[in-house]
Amino acid sequence: MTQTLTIRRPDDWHVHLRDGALLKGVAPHTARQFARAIVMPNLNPPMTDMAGVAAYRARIVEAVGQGSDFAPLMTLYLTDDTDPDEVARGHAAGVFVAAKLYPAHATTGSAHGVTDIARIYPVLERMAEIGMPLLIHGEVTDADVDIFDREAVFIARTLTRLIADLPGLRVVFEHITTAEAADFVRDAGPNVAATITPQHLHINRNAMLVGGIRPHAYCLPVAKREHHRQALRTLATSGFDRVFLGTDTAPHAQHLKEAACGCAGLFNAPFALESYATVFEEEGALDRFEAFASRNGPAFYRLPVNTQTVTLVREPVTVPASYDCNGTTIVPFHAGETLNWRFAG
Ligand code: OTD
Ligand code: ZN
Ligand code: ZN
Repeated sequence: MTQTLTIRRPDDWHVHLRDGALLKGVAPHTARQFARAIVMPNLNPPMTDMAGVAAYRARIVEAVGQGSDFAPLMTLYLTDDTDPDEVARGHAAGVFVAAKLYPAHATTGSAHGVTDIARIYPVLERMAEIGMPLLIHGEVTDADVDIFDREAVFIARTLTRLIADLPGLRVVFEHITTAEAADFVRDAGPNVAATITPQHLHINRNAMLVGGIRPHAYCLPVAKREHHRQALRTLATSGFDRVFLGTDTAPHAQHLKEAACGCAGLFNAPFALESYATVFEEEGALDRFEAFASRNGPAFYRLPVNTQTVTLVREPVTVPASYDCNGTTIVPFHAGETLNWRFAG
């Protein structure tokens, strides 16, 4: 049996690094494992212009420290009022790698998101022209749609139409959680890709609801039934080239999750590669791990593959019960569990 796994250094195509003291506490965990990461713009207030995004990027570089060559890849938060010229200018200047579409009120920090996708067609048309990727949180927000159905309904009502209207737009369907999404991406053309988180490969909704309500398994989109998890594992480990690693690490203080109205989001950055590698091993697909973690993402984003490598060793590691992230206590994904792989750097 394989005892070590050396792959090109991976990138994380979906992270929430927060800001201020918490940024300093969490960003080094991502920078330790990944060369680059797509940084989500859902701060408060959201990152809606070039100056704000450039300043945030500088704070991230400072937070990871001088010893690190970690490169944050920044995103613009789309609103109903986003100016197509600002998007194109920021992309040309290298400030925004991509833009993020949050349907208004779909998840944490999405209150300023887009209320109707038709309103931003001029922006999306410009993005299609310049080849700038659109990153989508793919859930409808209608009160009458069950939370477990919101991704599938988004595909039927919004995404199918968007892609038919703008076939030249390059789209990443973020953190997919359903068999419907896996099928959609597999059947879509070369301009559509997806990210998958470690939690949606490891847990189904029972993890959140059986034996008591477990806030540390709660994120958005919420984990679904087992057959959806199986479909995601099949897609991720199949060798399909338009699916790649995106942890959606989304740290919240322990007391804000263990509350009557607990925040959505899992902190999975400290053991991200160990978590994914465990899945690939269970699926007998370790030979496909490098494509998912290190090659498919750069190919879609039209960036070079990283030149360095990282090594994972097949040894049990126990995930700590919590982390002190620069003064904030955070419970990580897999807290107290043992994973099969150790990140050796
Ligand atoms: N939490 N999901 C997402 C963001 C956060 O805390 C967050 O920022 C998302 O969908 O991007 C989530 O559970
Ligand atoms: Zn999202
Ligand atoms: Zn996210």
